[in-house]
Amino acid sequence: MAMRSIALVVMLVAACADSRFGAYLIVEGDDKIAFDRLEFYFGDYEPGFDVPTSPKNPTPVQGLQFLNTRIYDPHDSWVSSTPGSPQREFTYYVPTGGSNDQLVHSGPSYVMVVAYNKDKAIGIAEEIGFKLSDNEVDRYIIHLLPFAAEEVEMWGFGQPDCIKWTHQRATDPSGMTSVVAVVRDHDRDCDGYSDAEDCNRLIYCDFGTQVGCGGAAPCIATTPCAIGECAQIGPPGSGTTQSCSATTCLFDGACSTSCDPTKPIDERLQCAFSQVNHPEVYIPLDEMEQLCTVPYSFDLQIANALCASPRIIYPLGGREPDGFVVTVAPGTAGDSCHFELFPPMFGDPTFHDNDDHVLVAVDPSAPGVFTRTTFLFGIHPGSHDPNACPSGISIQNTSGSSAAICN
Ligand SMILES: [Ca+2]
Ligand SMILES: [Ca+2]
Repeated sequence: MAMRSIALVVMLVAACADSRFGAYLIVEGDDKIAFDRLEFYFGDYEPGFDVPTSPKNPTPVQGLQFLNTRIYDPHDSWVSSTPGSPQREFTYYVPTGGSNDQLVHSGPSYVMVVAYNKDKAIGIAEEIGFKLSDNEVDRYIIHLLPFAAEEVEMWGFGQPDCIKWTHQRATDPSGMTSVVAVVRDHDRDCDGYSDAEDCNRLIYCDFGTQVGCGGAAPCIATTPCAIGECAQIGPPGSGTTQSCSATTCLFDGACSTSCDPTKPIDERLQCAFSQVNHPEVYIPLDEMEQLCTVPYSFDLQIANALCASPRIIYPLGGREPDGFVVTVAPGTAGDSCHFELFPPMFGDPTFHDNDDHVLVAVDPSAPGVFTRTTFLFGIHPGSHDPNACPSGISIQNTSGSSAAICN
């Protein structure tokens, strides 16, 4: 409602537009594209590594990507009052205050626009980093590109209100594309399962085919405390539930009431890590505070178990919140695992102390109720002594009782 009324206001005050502060988004079809409808996808523009999968792109997105939360209004589409006469220009006025509170107060800095003619998508464009100032009039001319030539997907359970666009942007390295997605606030992969009830918040679940519906992200089962495999029970909508089948032992702290069980699993595990005594690994750095080698690798002894079929449980997907990626493989000694640490950017492997943790699961040394055992350690920046690089790794609190063994 709010956004449509704003579009009307623009036309009424066009003659005195300079007196109204805010952003004017001027969508141009130039001589190629005439449209009778526009859909605006406003968002916040932040780099991210978590553009979700979607029905036509079911594998995780690689490379440079940006995930926007759509600042959504059910009426944020503009429809021509004269559809028989499609037009080549439209000005969308975004004020800095007034009736459109939700959009304005969310501080949009990004918008993607899709142009239609007779319900066929014919153009797409975006404006990155536009400004919303209460003492300036800022105009942005947004040139539409032919839709058919672009790699775009619009999807969403119930209604296709999410969009991703793979495109070579001016800010991308030469010859490379990036992916920008604008998605729902509490349903990041737009599959109809809200984040709180979604086994994989960034993997689109098609309940009909069961593609993307289970197993990729772990869950926490509480009796006994264990990591498990999640499954969606029932189609999206009211009454949908999840199941969690325990597969891997977990230390009890992860299931204590002091770690909010309603939070996402990554937050629950982070809370649990602070409650359990575990080894701390200090990674040596060079004078630039960067990893001595890329990747940086080290072996670590696993308490009370062999490093058989190791698997990273946390960080989820192997990527720490700060972007560093951890991989694991069996070490040279049977009771040690081999870890490799990859920076988010190879050109800048600066390693900050972000309280990173690694939770590894290995096969147990003796058969138990569950098939896996876990081992936890922290990783931190260590010595800056150039002579210590790259071999000067140090491990403290090796006696930390972090290994969880199911009884
Ligand atoms: Ca979802
Ligand atoms: Ca999902």
